[in-house]
Amino acid sequence: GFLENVLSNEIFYKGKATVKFIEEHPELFKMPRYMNRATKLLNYLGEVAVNGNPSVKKIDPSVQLRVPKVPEFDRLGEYPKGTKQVLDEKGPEGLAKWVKDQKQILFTDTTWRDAHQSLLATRMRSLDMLKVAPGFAKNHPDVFSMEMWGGATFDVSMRFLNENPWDRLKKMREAVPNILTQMLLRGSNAVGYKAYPDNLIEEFVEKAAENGMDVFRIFDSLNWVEAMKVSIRTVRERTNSVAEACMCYTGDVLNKDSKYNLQYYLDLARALEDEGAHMLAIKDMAGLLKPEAATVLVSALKEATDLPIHLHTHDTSSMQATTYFKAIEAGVDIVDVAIASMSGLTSQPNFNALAAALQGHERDPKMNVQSLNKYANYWEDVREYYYPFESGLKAGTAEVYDHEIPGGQYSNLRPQAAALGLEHKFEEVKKNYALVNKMFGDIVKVTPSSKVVGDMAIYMTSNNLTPEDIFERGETLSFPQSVISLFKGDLGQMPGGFPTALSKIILKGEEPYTDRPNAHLEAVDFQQEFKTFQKEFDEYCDELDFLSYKLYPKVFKDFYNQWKQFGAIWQLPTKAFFFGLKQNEEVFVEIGKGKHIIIKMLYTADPDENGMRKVYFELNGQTRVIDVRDQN
Ligand code: 3PY
Ligand code: ZN
Repeated sequence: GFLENVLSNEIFYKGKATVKFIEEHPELFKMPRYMNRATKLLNYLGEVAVNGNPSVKKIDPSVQLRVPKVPEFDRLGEYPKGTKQVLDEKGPEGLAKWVKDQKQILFTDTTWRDAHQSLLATRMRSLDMLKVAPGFAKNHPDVFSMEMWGGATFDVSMRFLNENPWDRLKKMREAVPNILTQMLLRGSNAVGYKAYPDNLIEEFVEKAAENGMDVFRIFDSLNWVEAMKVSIRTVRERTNSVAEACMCYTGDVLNKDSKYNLQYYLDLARALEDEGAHMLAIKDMAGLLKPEAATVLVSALKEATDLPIHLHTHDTSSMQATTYFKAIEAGVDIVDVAIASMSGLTSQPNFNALAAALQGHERDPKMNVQSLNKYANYWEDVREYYYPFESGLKAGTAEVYDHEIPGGQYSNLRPQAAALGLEHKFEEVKKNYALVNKMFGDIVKVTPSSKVVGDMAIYMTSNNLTPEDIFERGETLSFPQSVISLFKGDLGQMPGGFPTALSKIILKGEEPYTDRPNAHLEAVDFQQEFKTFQKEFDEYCDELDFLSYKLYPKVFKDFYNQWKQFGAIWQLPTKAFFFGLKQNEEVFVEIGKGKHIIIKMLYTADPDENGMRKVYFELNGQTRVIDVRDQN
């Protein structure tokens, strides 16, 4: 009836209702315009009962799922002050100075973004983060920042988790008002895989800051400063947040024959400082920075710039804690770590172990390791629920120094190769990856350039092509679209330019451009296009939804349609979301502050002659039946 209509109205449940809400919405008295949201969740659970969650390829009934225990914390007490208050009081320059004045090493906790992007295909759900985030923020206010947004999380949350990425940002900010939030921004590619118009980047940065983003870690996948300018400038001029500019680390800085030598990084650092970066990050996305190299690079950077230095790495080799020790001794200001049970291998080094190992060191962070260990236990139990997305890597590898595959890509490449029937040729894929790097003129490999190198390596493997084949009969080959696009200049320019001979072969006579790809894109007409957007979707879609749509039109559209059909799926506990409910299993769903429903699965009937199946549930004790088409 009426109450149900109110509660399920989009404006109301997006929290945007004003006192005039009912007056302005006479349709609430009509029956039934909007489907009840509990019914939508039943639609989802019915769908999963019959057809499964499409991203869970295999269920392993032997996996024991424990209930994750949130470590104790003072629920009613205030949040202790942290770095967010330093930013609020001193501004981004003041914060940078504050960082440099700290003697102890500072930590960024990547558990909330890169760790699960690199270990679990970016599948961590907001619900599992939000349960533990307030306690973590109260018990660990001395953490420098929590990386919890950007990178691949933006599209994956819509694509595979049925979650609005903006909601994650807003809710995490609310849960963590005292620690800096941090995101990964791919410069002119924003949180996507291609260049976007400058004014879309500007609007995205501004809205991200407005909705809770404090530290923008900005990189370009070819280390091309031109492509980072708009993002850096926008953070500086239109927000009170921090612009942290990255140098993506490639090769070996100690190799004097490499174009990525010490001079290269010092010049790059100065260029980024000149562009107005507040902080500088060494983004070692593949985990190639060896201990001695860290000493040399960090010491030289401390001399060359006034900016605080933030070091990011992946532990693919299993050596990176040693690198951190060397970097800490050379004066690095902040390092990226992940909570123990979400660390190691393609993820970041182990937060707990590093904090413990530094006890008594002159830069001892004085972390409460006992407490960190409790959080590791929480995440260990949570991680079990995500077993379908584990990559199966078992140990570190020194091969990473040869192939230079970024952590996030490495754990993905095997499944990607397997999906093309190339699992038995994975060794060759890795070898080809290294060969393609050479052919492309020693290119920086990080999203999205790394994807292009991966596409080419897979293309060569599946067609049994050698570099000689490419050079000899390249005219007759049709290369992957991403490769053509890279050489055309769609991802920008690379230091020293693309190799000319290969470029001719790949572009087959087409002229590449030499300026910014964004310069070829038409600006977004926000006024006009937003109106059209609301017409296509509905008037309750806001400017944040519009940004999601402009970045990922198709993904947003699918996400929106799923939301219409299934409602607020992100409210379902993770087990029910991925695996559905077993017969007679009950689930407790919080659908609003202090408001719960109880859903019990009764049984699924056999399909009728049209392939439809009835799924019986109990919703708060009342029987409900959902019709689902059996896709099997
Ligand atoms: C991303 O762009 O998502 C990355 O994590 C690159 O390292
Ligand atoms: Zn990373």
